[in-house]
Amino acid sequence: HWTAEEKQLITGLWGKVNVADCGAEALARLLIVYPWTQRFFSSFGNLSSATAVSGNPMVRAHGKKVLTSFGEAVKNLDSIKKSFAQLSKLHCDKLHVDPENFRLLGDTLIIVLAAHFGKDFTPACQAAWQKMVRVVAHALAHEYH
Ligand code: ZNH
Repeated sequence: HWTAEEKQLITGLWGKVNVADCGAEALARLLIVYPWTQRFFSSFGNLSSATAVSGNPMVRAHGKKVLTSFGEAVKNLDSIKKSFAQLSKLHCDKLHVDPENFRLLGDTLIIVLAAHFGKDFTPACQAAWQKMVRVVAHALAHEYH
């Protein structure tokens, strides 16, 4: 369900993404802008202010882990549901993460990409990425019951 142009826009931008930095920043923004999402990360230590969240090494490490995992979807655009089936079960059964949070993280990731790439994040590129984060959120919610 991807056009050749969409695939190009997604993989082309991904090749330039700094996964550690953007992952850390996207997760930090999630925790700052939607503070109720902090409840999943009570073991991560100090999240008491935007500065604390942004400088928290556990937030950084987990943001990198999440965006690295997101990269698996970029590499498998035609089988995202399948490659995220296990991860979806984990988030449902063990982590109890409400799928709405996947959508929120998708939104903060778009903002981070826009901030990093400026003019190169064209409207066409944004549209393709908007679809990408929606498909990923959908795949991660797919095994919920
Ligand atoms: Zn998640 C974990 C991915 C989103 C929460 N995650 C995780 C991991 C991974 C992921 C890979 C690891 C696993 C293992 O270890 O096995 N995520 C992911 C992705 C996404 C996500 C791809 C999208 C895109 N998550 C999310 C959200 C949230 C979460 C939104 C909330 C808010 N996760 C989580 C948690 C965990 C995880 C809590 C666990 C952590 C620890 O370390 O403990």
